Amino acid sequence: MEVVLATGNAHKAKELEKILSPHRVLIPADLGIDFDCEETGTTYLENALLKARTLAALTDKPVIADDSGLSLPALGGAPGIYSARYGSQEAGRMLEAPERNAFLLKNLEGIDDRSAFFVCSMVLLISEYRIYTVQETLDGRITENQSGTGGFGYDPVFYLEDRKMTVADLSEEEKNRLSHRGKAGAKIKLLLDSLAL
Ligand code: ITT
Repeated sequence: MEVVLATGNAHKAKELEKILSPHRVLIPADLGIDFDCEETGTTYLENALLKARTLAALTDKPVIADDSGLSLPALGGAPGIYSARYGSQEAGRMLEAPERNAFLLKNLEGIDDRSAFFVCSMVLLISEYRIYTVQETLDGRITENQSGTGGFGYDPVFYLEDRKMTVADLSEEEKNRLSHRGKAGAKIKLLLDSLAL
């Protein structure tokens, strides 16, 4: 099947293309669609639905949306649904990922509990009343220093105890097998497989 991903994040699109293969993942720009969605929801699921519905109003193709982020119990769940914007208020501009990671490491100075988890809420919208949702997580802890060049976002500071490396140190295949997005996408892929029959 061919689906359109409601995102402006090229890294997500690249990951999802592999996760959902052989289904084809288009981005709005491929269809000449200028996609923009204000994320006003209070949960990952609300924001994913908002993105999916906003794009569905602009295309007849099946739509997928992903709302994801990083949560730390020691920070009361922050940055959570505000993960993409974390630190931008303090800086007066959107931060690049390495700057955002540095901001997080600074905020954790002196805090012992560095446990963290990623969340990915994924929505497959076939039509207005045919909607499937999946939400998955990945547990880990925040490192002292950034490490690795793979993945995107918080991957260089997200350490996996059992793999003894950060998510940014994993291969693409490993990240997709273990990650919040990989696990959510694998279930959405099963749905696409069955719908394509
Ligand atoms: P779209 O809304 O356009 O899809 P976005 O980057 O704004 O793109 P989100 O609102 O879902 O996406 O914010 C997710 C942020 O959480 C993202 O920018 C990263 O900083 C972080 N994030 C999500 N998944 C991640 C992953 O697999 N690895 C590292 N960081 C991740």
